[in-house]
Amino acid sequence: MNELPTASTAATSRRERVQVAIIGAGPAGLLLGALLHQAGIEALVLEQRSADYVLGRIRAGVLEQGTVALMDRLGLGARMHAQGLVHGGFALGWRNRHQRIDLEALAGKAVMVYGQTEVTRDLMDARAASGARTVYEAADVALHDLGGTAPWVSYRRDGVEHRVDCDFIAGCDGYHGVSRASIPADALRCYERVYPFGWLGVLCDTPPVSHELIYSNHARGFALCSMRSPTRSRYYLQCALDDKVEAWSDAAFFDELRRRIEPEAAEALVTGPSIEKSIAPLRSFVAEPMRHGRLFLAGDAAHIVPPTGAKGLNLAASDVTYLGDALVEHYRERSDAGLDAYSERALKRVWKAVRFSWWFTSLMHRFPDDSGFGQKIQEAELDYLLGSRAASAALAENYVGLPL
Ligand code: RFL
Ligand code: PHB
Repeated sequence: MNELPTASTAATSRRERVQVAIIGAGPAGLLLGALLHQAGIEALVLEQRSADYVLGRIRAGVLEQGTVALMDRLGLGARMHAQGLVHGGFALGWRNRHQRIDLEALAGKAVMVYGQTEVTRDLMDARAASGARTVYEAADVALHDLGGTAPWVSYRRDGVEHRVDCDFIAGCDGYHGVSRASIPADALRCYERVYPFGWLGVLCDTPPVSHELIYSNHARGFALCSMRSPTRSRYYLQCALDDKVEAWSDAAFFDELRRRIEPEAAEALVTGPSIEKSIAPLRSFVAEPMRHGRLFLAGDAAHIVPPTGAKGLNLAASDVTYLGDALVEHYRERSDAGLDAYSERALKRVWKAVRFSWWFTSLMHRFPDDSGFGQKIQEAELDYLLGSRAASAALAENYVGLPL
């Protein structure tokens, strides 16, 4: 535990030292924590929210094989393999017809449908069982002396001020976190695209409309039929940015979903009361470099992709694989080659996923300000994609995940 109360202020301030301070207990922070723990490197995870809040966020649903392999490497794959659903393809809907993209035939790989909530739960449980520490509800987390050799982190909990001295800080605190914001503006270059629509998502305890995912391009807007299990469905509709969740009753949501998928699927759709309903804006964002001195950014803290390509969680997993391996190399081999190469290596993979997610988003949504040209290009592209094995293979190869 290493908590060292200072003599004069024992009741209100505490100081400790760890090798790596990890900010954020989302998938990036917890996966990195698990990798470091496995290598015997002491890390402390600081999370501003409660564990229940983190587990209550409904987000990603599709894992690439690299992410599955990372869970296996950590010895945490048992529940995922028992309960996750292996999908060898998905349906692409256009002009009221669904055409299957056969991932296994086109790219030689499948994906795993296993919710981010479940990945997070497995990581949290393993962390608690191993005795590795996570501080939930850490308030006012602040990063200090990033440019020197002795960075430190401060936070407050239950009225006590804490100081954590460390060798490195991993900024895994998502898009709105403190880590990226702690880097001077002139040391970062940010690239961004904001899309003129959002996704309205509904979770409900009904059997999924189809045994595979359906991505549907429709004149009324994009729709996605996904799932969490054989009895829990996740559906999304493209919506306007100023739409309000309260304005969408469950009945209105499902009526609209039925309109945007092929008639046979619409007929088969089983509806039920929503257990979660939310609107997410869509953006592409990359901050470069992913390192500032002793601070390393990973996951959504450094980049955001629109969810169309199902890449966000998978990028968090590939970032921390690179970062975890680099930190292990630092401590075991006294080499900083991996740390020095981290940003460039991670960004190479990030930009390919940013490109794919942008492309798939552009292909599948209605753009409100389009003069007609964009629509024609979209139709030509869909026609080409669905008729060409080479084009379908490029989609499949990116969807299952490019190699690390
Ligand atoms: P997270 O999950 O946002 O975790 C960051 C954590 O940091 C905490 N935090 C702080 N802690 C301490 N101090 C501070 N100052 C802090 N500020 C923030 C937060 O509370 C949080 O716990 O980032 P991470 O770990 O990088 O993980 C990224 C993924 O969560 C994200 O990319 C995916 O959810 C994106 N995503 C999808 N990704 C996929 O790979 N496949 C999918 O199918 C998929 N579907 C989705 C998605 C995201 C969606 N939304 C809601 C944006 C579907 C949707 C609708
Ligand atoms: C989901 O199930 O939440 C999901 C699946 C695929 C996506 C995005 C979200 O592309």
